Amino acid sequence: MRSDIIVERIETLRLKDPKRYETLIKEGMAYEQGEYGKEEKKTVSLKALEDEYFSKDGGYANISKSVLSGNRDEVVKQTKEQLSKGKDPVDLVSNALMPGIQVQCEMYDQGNAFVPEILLSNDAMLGGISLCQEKLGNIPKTGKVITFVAEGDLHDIGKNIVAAIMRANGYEVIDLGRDVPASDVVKTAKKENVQMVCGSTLMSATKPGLVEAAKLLGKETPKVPIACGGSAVSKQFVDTFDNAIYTKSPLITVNTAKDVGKGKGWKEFR
Ligand code: B12
Repeated sequence: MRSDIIVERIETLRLKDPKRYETLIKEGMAYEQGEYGKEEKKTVSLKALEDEYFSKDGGYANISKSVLSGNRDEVVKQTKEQLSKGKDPVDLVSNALMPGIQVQCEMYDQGNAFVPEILLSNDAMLGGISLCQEKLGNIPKTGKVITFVAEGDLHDIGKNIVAAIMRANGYEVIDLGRDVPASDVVKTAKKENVQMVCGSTLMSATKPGLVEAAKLLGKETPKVPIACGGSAVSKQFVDTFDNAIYTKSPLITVNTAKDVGKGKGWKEFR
């Protein structure tokens, strides 16, 4: 998002809602200073990362390695092999496909991998995910949710994993993609009669997009909360605004959607 738009939004917030402005600034400053859930990043070797993230199962680890090397054809071939052996597609997403991109992202973060490598690994992972989704077929639908990445943010790898895991658990997912204005989210929520919205952001500057979506949803569709995740989001941040629930991982999001489907409101998660 352009910095002049950010400045304008912050100024509007300060004038219209000084209390929320104050809370967000305080929380934001604390987050940046590392008070909330930020760990010191240290350089870790590729071998150590593979040991940490990859499965002990050789077939699974080979898929993770192929994701890491961005080899989509190999990922597709190996995922097909595992599925034909009867492996659980949801388990394959979480423990074979996802670890590959996680290691690539850690390498990038340390300056040991570059943008094209991330994009190739993402593409390779998505090749495997679509096979797992095909395998699951038309399972009975447990509910309908929206997934999106906040306006200005293009980081969609984690959101795609969340969407895949929600689908694998029987949810119909309307994926609005990345860089999505809050008004589009609300329009779709109203039209599609969804039970929950899942929003994410990985950048500090785009966190207000989640606040805005929560606020608009609260006004237009009060029974539809927003589950917020992604690495720039913390419970401390989400607790500063209404109609939102902090969900750290894809599986927690699934369980949260189940509870919301049973009538649990956002306040009960605080
Ligand atoms: C990959 C990546 C990119 C890729 C994105 C490709 C894509 N299609 O997504 C590219 C190279 C394009 C990119 C660009 C930029 N990036 Co970048 N990027 C990353 C990186 C290395 C990994 C993110 C990732 O995908 N991780 C893997 C996934 C699986 O993890 P995840 O997203 O955290 O998701 C998990 C959970 O968070 C959760 N989750 C995720 N989404 C959701 C959603 C819901 C609803 C729920 C419940 C849970 C959930 O579940 C997931 C699975 O466990 C991070 C650093 C890092 N190590 O995190 C920086 C990082 C996010 N990027 C950053 C920045 C600054 C940028 C750029 C501005 C860089 C630049 N100067 O150009 C641009 C921004 C472009 C834009 N407008 O968005 C910063 C953000 C800092 C901040 N706090 O503001 C980071 C943290 C790097 C850093 N250390 O500074 N980036």
